[in-house]
Amino acid sequence: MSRLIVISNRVSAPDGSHSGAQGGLAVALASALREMGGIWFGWSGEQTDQFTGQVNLQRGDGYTTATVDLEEQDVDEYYNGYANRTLWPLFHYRIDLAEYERGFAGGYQRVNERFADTVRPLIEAEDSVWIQDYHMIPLGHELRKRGCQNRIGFFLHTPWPPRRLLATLPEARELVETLFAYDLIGFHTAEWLESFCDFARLEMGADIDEEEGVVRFGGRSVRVIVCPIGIDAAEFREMADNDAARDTYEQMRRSSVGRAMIVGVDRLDYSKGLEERFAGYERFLLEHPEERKEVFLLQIAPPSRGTVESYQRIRNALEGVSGRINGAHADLDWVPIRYVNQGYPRDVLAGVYRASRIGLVTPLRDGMNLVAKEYVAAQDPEDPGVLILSRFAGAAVQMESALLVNPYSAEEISDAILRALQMPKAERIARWRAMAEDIEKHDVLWWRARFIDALMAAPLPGGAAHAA
Ligand code: GDG
Repeated sequence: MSRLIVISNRVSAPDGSHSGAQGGLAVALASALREMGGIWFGWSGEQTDQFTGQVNLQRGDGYTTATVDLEEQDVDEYYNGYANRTLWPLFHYRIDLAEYERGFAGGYQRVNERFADTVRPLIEAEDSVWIQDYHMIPLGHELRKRGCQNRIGFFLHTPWPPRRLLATLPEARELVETLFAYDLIGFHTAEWLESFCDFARLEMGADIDEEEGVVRFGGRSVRVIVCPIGIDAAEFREMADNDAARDTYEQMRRSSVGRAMIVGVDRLDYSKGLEERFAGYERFLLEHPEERKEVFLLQIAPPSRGTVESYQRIRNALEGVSGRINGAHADLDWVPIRYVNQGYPRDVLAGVYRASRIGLVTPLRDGMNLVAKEYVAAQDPEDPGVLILSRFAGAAVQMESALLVNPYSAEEISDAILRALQMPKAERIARWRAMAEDIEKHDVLWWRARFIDALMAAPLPGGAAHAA
């Protein structure tokens, strides 16, 4: 029986003591690990003077976590550098923010080698390995160099950028070549998968077998699949009904004093389109003065990656814009934007979603976007709110019954807010049902089963027989 080795930048321990990976993703990976048995490996989040490769093993409920500390230079170059200042902006189409530094690329490579050295002895012959996200693209290749012949899959949680954008990355080709060490690569949407295939074909001369979903290059072939992540719908529905959620719901209803609440919940990240969202909301206030005091926007935006300058800039910019909008439009008894820079427990968020007439989810680019799905899952089926969703979120493919908008267009955001406020209940219910059904069906357990089934079906590297 094959064990599972999950590898991601941060790890979620069975007892919850590592807070790095949270929410639905952690739940899905943890449940896969419990079923199959295995190890979850990643960075501890801690810094050490000198890298030793010493692994901190913690055995818990059904699986083991293995974490390793990194040096300060590793954290600067690999995590704050290449992951968050190079790949994240580039993969979100923001080459204006992407920083191309050889030091970052070198640090990224070094840390991936260090991860490979550290995790390799933990992998047994029959194990299957599942690597998560853009922090660890070359890790599969590094494991192969260290003799690992196991099945290795990779899942990308972000978009894959169009090939012309990716071509601006100095080491793009080398990086993409390392992906051919995997047996399976998963993307959230067909668009991201096609962009990957475009790069492989047009920039590298790879051969694409569309029927089989296989990309061949340099004597290796890798299967590519579309595998959209979902939420733990059952857990979220239950949570939306627990005491904390109900208390929050009541509190929000009281503090709304009959006004319709519009809610946004996002990590404070430039990819989430918050400035553009505020501009769209202000446009609505200006175009519809009669509706103005009937609504307010609650934007919850817990800060993230605060040591990176572009994140400090977006934080300052948003403080400026929200302050300006409130200054220009607020009245004695009404403030148009409640802008909150802290995180809340998930059940509190569920109560907030449920109390909101509109969920405003307008990323400029997003691999998937789980907030859109959580908003829908938390609604009252008898009287659901309306989701306004960016066309450029991966989630838009599955959520066509949302009001889809171009997040760069203040006019479209403004029009959608008006339409949502005026939407008859029957239409709200019909739209909500279509989305809720899909969220139930394609939940996070479906996601991980789809990926793991495809990984198990992949021929073993070197052509050996299927041994799952
Ligand atoms: C990446 C991709 C893809 C937010 N505020 C609080 C809080 N959250 C939770 C949300 C949601 C999660 O964080 C955010 O997930 P998203 O999917 O919206 O966005 P990213 O963090 O950018 O995630 C994304 C995802 O990976 C999975 O593949 O969908 O495209 O960028 O669950 O609820 N949670 C708590 N307090 C908060 O204040 N507890």
